[in-house]
Amino acid sequence: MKDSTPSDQSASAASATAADAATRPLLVTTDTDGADDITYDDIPTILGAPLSEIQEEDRVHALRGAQILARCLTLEGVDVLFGYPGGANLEIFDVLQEYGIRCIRVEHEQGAAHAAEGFARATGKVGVCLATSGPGATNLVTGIADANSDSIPIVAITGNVPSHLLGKNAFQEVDIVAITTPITKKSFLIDSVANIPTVVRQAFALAAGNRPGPVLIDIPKDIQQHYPRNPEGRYTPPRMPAEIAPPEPPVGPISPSQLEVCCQLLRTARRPILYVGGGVTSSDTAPLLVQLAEKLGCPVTTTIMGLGVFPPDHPLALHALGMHGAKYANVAINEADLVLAVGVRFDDRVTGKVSEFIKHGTIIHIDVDRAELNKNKPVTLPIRADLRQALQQLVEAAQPGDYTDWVRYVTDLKERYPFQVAETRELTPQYAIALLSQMTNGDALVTLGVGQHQMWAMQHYQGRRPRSFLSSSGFGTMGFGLPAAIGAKVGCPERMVIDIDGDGSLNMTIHELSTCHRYGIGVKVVVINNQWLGMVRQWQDMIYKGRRAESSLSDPVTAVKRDGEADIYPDFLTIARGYRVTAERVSRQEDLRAAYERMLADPDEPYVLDIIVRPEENVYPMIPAGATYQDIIMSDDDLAHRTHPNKQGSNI
Ligand SMILES: Cc1ncc(C[n+]2csc(CCOP(=O)(O)OP(=O)(O)O)c2C)c(N)n1
Ligand SMILES: [Mg+2]
Repeated sequence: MKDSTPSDQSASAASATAADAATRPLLVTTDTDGADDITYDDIPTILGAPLSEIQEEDRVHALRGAQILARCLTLEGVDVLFGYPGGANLEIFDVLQEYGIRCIRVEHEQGAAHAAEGFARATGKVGVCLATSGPGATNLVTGIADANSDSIPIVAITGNVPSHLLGKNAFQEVDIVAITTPITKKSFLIDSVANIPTVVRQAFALAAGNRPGPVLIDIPKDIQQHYPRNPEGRYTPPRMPAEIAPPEPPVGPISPSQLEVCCQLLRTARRPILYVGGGVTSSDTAPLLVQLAEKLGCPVTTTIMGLGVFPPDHPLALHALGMHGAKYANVAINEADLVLAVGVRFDDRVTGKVSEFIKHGTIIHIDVDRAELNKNKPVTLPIRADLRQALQQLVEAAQPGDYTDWVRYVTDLKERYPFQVAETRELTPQYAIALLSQMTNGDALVTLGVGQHQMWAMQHYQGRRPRSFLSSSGFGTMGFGLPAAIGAKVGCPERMVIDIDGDGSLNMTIHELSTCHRYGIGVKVVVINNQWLGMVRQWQDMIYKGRRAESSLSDPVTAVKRDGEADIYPDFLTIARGYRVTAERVSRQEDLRAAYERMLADPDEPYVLDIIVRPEENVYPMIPAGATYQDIIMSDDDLAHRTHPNKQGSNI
């Protein structure tokens, strides 16, 4: 097995096989009744050989690499994966059914990676995707990077060209290990059939361990085809599952001395706040968090990755903070005298200008990953700990101080600055999402595209369950919503799964409607259709004096006419019909409730509801990139009184 030393691995693999080939005697293969399908001039190694090189009496029960891989996957509990076939992974596709592994064949490998993420985000299990070499492998890259940004456990499996062609610019060859090394916890190239079980065990342990994340396994085709054997030609199966040393040392509880300081800070604080994120989601510790908040009587704000871990209607809930978060959350965290940050990473979308963020408060930061501590924001008390143990310790040991005035103050802020839904008879995006939230009782499993609709959903969908607001948060990947919803529905078939998408975002992966139809995956796609790359249009209006370069999605020939449905572009109804998915369009507020009822009637029917919303709505509140909570903009009127909110800009 080789791991991800980026620069030289395929080259060294290639030169090793070339050298082996030169010194090895030519093998005369025997007829094996067609059981041996190897079609190229293969070079057997001592640890892997074609069936013809295995002693005859062993052939009946011998397993080849692809079968060993499939068996190892089942031993990891994998019974479904998301994939797309091609020359370099056909061996694997060929055996999946034999091992009881269901493959959901998507329409583009990016969809396979996002579906694996959706599955993992929704269930907490490791999601698996499978692609062929070259373009198949590179099509996974966006999804792998997305999983890396949000610490999502997936294992991406790629086939590659036969070992002896590695590094030779062979057809559909790419060094996917080198490409993905910076965006995975680890990328493995398997260089021997005997190593498959060890690599698979390590990959799954790493993906799910401590701070979760993506892992890639690249398997050359000959290794999928070969049978492990000893020098005498006897079939020698590797031990399955492999026994491995834990790839990462487990992280323990808070040390007694740090716990003591922590408790003292909480006891003496007057204005504390809990700032919690994806770490609480991925460690499945929401109940402990609620217990801690209630024991202390301490308000809680979450990141987008943390949505759902604290009930939105709880008196201590301050909802989400950050660029488009609640004003009360942003004010509260900046006016707090003690911030207990748990499983968060002080992302720039949360902090704004980081030197001004929590300028006066003391910060305790608890995270499983040491690399996060003091990374973006220097803190008073950095604690590396396993969150389950840490929260348990705090629930037992922490005692509140006197927070009465503070809780009264933030409750008042909450009442004064709620998220706004305009009172109008027009169909606004905020209204559409708030109504969906109400009609599903905040109980749906929601996935998102990226843009304004994502932020409105964050504000107005009152989700009350963890692992139920699946957002490409760190990477901001348009096109995430539909394939992630597919993965989530496969993982949680009993849930109502709704992709709240943008018209631009949906365009990027709409072909996955075919996957919904083909496998009967009942996801609902709610398109918040504003005919714009809305978030881009908003930034252009704010920062580029309204020069809306290339952000319109409407038909350039007919242009948007607000009243004429015929001018909506593209026609998602026709596209959905092409994929044989039921679709409906609604453009009047008074028709929306009944349309939702029809959509929600059968939780297992794939459905597209195209909602034509007021097109030029802006997302507020907004703290411009690199600004502080004091620069928060609450409305268009508010904006009109500013000079330039942000000259620098940053990514959207
Ligand atoms: C793959 C990708 N390309 C570009 C962007 C930059 N971007 C962020 S939001 C956005 C507009 C999204 O439009 P739409 O999906 O219609 O959502 P809306 O903002 O209109 O709700 C763009 C282009 C991105 N986040 N991801
Ligand atoms: Mg849009």
